[in-house]
Amino acid sequence: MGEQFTPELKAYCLSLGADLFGVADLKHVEGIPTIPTDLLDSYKYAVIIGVTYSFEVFEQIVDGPTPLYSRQQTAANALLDHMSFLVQKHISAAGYRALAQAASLVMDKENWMPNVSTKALARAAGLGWLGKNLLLINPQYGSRIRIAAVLTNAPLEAGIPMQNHCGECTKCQEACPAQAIRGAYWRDYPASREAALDFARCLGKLKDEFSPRPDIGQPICGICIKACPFTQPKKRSR
Ligand code: B12
Ligand code: SF4
Ligand code: SF4
Repeated sequence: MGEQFTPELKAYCLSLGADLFGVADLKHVEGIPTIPTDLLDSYKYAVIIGVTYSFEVFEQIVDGPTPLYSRQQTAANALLDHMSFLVQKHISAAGYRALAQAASLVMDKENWMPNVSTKALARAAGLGWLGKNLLLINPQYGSRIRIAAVLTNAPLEAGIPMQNHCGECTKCQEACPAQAIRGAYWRDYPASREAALDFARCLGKLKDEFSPRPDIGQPICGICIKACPFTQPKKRSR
């Protein structure tokens, strides 16, 4: 059954505008913190959809986010929320449970925790690894992607989780304006957020310095995305 539904669902997601599609078996994220704590209990898989930014958006980022990047992040979030809502409807119409996860929703405002980390789900789906900057690094697009997820119990074929390919690279660590990236290595995922990042430094930069700037209005940055060699365009046709 999964052999039929997975390609059909993938074709549907791509037709909606997704650039990336993957399926995570939730057994690979057993024990991950969620809000509410039993969020994943009625589901077996997460369908991951991703949209890419063009590298040009990051060419303009030098020492902080641009108003254009902020606009495009808002557009990408709206697109992902729209698509994941339609995917939820599509799976429900086929008779299965489905629950879309928002592109950017902070549930615990003190600890900056979401319902579930979609990066962790996307890694489990095989769409990339968690890099030293704690972002999902896709082999083709680096981290110039945004992602959303739909939890489901539909019969699907899951991908294979990806391991870290950062190697000796430290480009994101060198570029970070807050000196927040510790440069630690892990094979699957770090033991904690703090093991990867000096979280207070990153958050302080984004929330207190970048967000109040004119036409930014949200805690964004883009510097550790741009610095990653995998984010660079692979080829230019013109
Ligand atoms: C809250 C939040 C923030 C907060 C906190 C960031 C953080 N790292 O926690 C702030 C405002 C600081 C922030 C900043 C940024 N964010 Co933000 N953010 C989120 C949000 C809503 C939740 C992130 C989260 O889960 N944090 C909790 C920590 C603990 O989880 P984590 O970072 O994934 O790391 C842990 C897990 O992955 C875990 N893990 C992984 N696998 C497994 C498996 C098991 C079994 C277990 C137990 C654990 C585990 O290991 C890690 C350490 O514990 C997500 C969207 C979402 N719903 O996921 C977007 C998201 C992560 N943000 C995103 C981006 C792009 C950014 C910024 C670059 C800003 C910008 N837009 O320019 C920076 C990068 C900062 C950084 N280096 O991490 C993108 C990342 C896309 C990508 N390619 O990875 C996301 C996914 C939004 C999206 N829709 O695409 N963000
Ligand atoms: S988002 Fe900015 S401040 Fe935070 S780790 Fe990346 S480069 Fe550093
Ligand atoms: S810049 Fe280098 S170290 Fe950082 S995430 Fe990319 S590959 Fe990994």
